[in-house]
Amino acid sequence: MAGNRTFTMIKPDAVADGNMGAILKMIEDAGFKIISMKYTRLSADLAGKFYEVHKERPFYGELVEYMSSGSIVAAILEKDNAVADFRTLIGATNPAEAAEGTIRKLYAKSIGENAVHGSDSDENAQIEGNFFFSQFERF
Ligand code: RTP
Ligand code: MG
Repeated sequence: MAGNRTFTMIKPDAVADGNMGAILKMIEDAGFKIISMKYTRLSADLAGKFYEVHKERPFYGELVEYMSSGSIVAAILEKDNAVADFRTLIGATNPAEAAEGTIRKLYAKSIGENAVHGSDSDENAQIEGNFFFSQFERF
């Protein structure tokens, strides 16, 4: 149902640091149900496509390189008010500005290597979920 799902990635820095389990635990403890999940790695081409909206931004090249640098976890999550509640749980893009107790406050290294992704709208949550999961994986 619209409004009840969001899409997340646990980014390469957090997976490489061994924080995948702790982050998934925080996500579940906050009341999100995992609908679909995969452990995978993005090629530079796919990372570039996923973040195409940022193509003109100065950090785009760095972002694509980082997002294709190691394994990630991609997941579709379900909860009432999923998009907004998940962005509250992860905290501000820059960990220096992220609220206490948020995933980025606890696990992000910098504004670039910031541990997790969260969709910014219901529309993008659907587009991003469809990017990673076929209709048979999104029951
Ligand atoms: P995300 O899409 O990954 O959930 O992050 P966000 O909405 O909080 O931030 P957004 O503006 O969409 O930026 C996407 C990702 O690009 C990297 N970034 N680097 N070096 C920089 O100034 C900079 N700014 C953004 C981060 O990895 C950010 O999450
Ligand atoms: Mg974003």
